[in-house]
Amino acid sequence: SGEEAYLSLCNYILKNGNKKEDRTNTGTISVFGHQMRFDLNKGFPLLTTKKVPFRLVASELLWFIKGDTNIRYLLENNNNIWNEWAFERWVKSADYTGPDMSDFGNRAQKDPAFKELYITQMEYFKEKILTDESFAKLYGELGAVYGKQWRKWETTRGETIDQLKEVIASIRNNPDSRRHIVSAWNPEDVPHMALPPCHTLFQFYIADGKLSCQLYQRSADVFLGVPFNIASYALLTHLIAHECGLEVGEFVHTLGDAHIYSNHIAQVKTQLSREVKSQPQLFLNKEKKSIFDFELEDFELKNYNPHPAIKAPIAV
Ligand code: DHF
Ligand code: TMP
Repeated sequence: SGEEAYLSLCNYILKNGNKKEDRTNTGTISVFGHQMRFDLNKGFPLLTTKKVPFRLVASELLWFIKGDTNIRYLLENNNNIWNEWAFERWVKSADYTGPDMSDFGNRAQKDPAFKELYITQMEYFKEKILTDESFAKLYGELGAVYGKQWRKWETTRGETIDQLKEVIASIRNNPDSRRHIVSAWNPEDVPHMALPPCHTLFQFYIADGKLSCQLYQRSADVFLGVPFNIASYALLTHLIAHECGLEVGEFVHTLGDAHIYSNHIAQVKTQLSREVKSQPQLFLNKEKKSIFDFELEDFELKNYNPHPAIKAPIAV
């Protein structure tokens, strides 16, 4: 299965990775340029050597598809994966009057007293996003991230481009085209994003009635981010194939800087010691035709019996 490709990337980085410093001051070992392939007909590529929360992957993808860039929707769906990047903007703003939260990611890992203070501030922040609409508008916003670029890319002519709708139309109308591309990398907007897009650009390909997708990911947190990214693009491929009346083909995952953070190495070794289990299967609600109508309840994952989750701190 494709999971072996993932595990062999982990092994390869542990053996051959270059030690490098990084933006977050965590430290990584990394390689540059790597490709994995997942045959979507063999099952749904949600890793089994640790539990990956499919509900969070799916609600994040629906958030992108809606064109939403505000974490309020994620919080309403009990999804906390983007909190730190919105929180960071708030505590750096002039409106913030609470205790000093500079470098909160690293300090929360080293200083238990600070960690408690941070948790209190984060709880307050989440509550305020959920209950105060004008606060949410200001500080729930991550900027011109994925949802914006996929659905409302702004042109210099003052128009907007719905890349997702256009790529679905081009898959339907001109399947042999070599231009089925969606780019989240908008150089003009990059300075205005909480985090410049990691999954940068994707392309579709149709052969024998099957839809394949390749993603170029410029930066890959192999332990925490990549398992989500694989599942997310596999799900997107299923959704678009469903809407276009195609079967699914392969998901091809191409990585730029593929890194393991220094504080994930023990977790990766635990994961590598586990045996791969059989892959789950994905079922979509057949009543829904357009990917823009799908909701969380329209996805069903069967036979997912993974090894337990493995906790790791995220680098902010
Ligand atoms: N920053 C970094 N350093 N790595 C990332 O992977 C990353 N991903 C982002 C935003 N910034 C990032 C968005 N995606 C988790 C997974 C994906 C993700 C953000 C966070 C994560 O923490 N996963 C945990 C479970 C989290 C939970 O249950 O709430 C995991 O163990 O998979
Ligand atoms: P960077 O902007 O300095 O590259 O940091 C981004 C970090 O987030 C990096 O570790 C890669 C990771 N990441 C993923 O692996 N997948 C994702 O989907 C996202 C949003 C981030």
